[in-house]
Amino acid sequence: MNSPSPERVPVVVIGAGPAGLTVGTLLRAASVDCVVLEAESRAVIEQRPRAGVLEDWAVLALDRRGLGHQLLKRAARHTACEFRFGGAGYRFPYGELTGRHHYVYPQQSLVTDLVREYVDVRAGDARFGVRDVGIEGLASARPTVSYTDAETGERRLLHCDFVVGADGARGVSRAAVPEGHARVARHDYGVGWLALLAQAPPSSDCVLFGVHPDGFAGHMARSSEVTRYYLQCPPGDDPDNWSHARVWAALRTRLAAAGAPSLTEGELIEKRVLDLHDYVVEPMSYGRLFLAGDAAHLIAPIAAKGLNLALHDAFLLGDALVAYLLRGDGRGLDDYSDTCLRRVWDYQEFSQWLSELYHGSATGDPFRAGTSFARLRRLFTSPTAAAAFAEQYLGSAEHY
Ligand code: RFL
Repeated sequence: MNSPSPERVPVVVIGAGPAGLTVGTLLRAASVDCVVLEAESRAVIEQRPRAGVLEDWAVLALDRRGLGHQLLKRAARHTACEFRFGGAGYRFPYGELTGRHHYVYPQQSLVTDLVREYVDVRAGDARFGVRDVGIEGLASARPTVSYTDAETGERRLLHCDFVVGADGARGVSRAAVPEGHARVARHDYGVGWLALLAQAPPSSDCVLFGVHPDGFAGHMARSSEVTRYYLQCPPGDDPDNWSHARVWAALRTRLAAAGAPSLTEGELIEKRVLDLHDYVVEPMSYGRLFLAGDAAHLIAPIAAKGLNLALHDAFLLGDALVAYLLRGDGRGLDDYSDTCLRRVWDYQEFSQWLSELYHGSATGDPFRAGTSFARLRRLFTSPTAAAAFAEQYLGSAEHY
């Protein structure tokens, strides 16, 4: 192995997901240099399907920073969702209640837009396919990040002022925080979801949540040709247990509603089991390392919040780094973790609340079934409960 050839850059960002790319783009927009290190190739991250539901505060914030142009042109706007239970559909018009809406835009399209902006428009330095990223000296004012270059196999060394750990749930940056300097709070739902992508147009103009004694089912448009479906299953279940026929039969049963058009079937192009769990790292920083997005907090896809939280962190962190590096103003960095965590915990609580509504009736426990249906009915009988739900679903509270 060759010896490291050191370089110097103010900020190293680990991970080119929505969080890392947004931070990188905000830095470049302020003419702050940074290097983004990504384990995968550009082609892989631009095609990796994941989330697709964006809250409108996040889209407005992207747009204010010049990052929302394509999204605003191409994303569908959703103003309602529908709960299906007891063989009937109940539409919940959250747009009418709040004046806000969701944008549906596949995460890979957002990542494609952000990479283009960072690399092609703002000439940002992104290094793809890196291996064995190592982080040292975080407690000093001059940390280093090392990695193996994809093409040459050479070990490279970057000296920097700050490290942004935006390498998702399975990255290395969270583990760089020494024992005793952060608390990791975890929650396991004890529930699995079979996450499916169907090569099929959406079967409704809105998100559908099926609450059924057999288990939860979800329908979420991704584009005019692709739809995401979820089916509750035992945690650790094998996706091979779910044949095409079994998947579509379960979806038809759990999403049944009198008078609703039948589901449009299509080839299942993704099929994997998620064991629903959450974690939160507190604080989200250590020395010169700042964690952002899934590296700092994982939230099960129950309430479609993960991508939104990743963007929230990235806006705050990008702005805070610029303020410090250009003006010596450290207030944003000092407040970063506390400010992010207020929204993170609020969304985690909503996710837990919604989980009981989705899954309670399938536990076999008549008491939990009774209370979860009461929770569901309340959304349609109490305007106060409906308004509170709409605000949480859209992440539109004025303060967190
Ligand atoms: P990402 O997107 O995981 O990006 C991290 C990047 O870091 C790279 N990486 C490394 N790079 C260098 N060195 C290493 N050692 C590295 N290790 C990893 C990875 O290759 C990757 O490119 O994290 P980020 O930026 O924090 O963004 C978070 C979101 O991706 C995530 O919260 C959402 O996708 C979660 N999520 C959803 N969120 C929503 O808001 N709405 C949804 O509808 C929604 N649906 C979902 C989801 C996540 C899913 N998966 C992944 C379980 C549906 C699914 C199936």
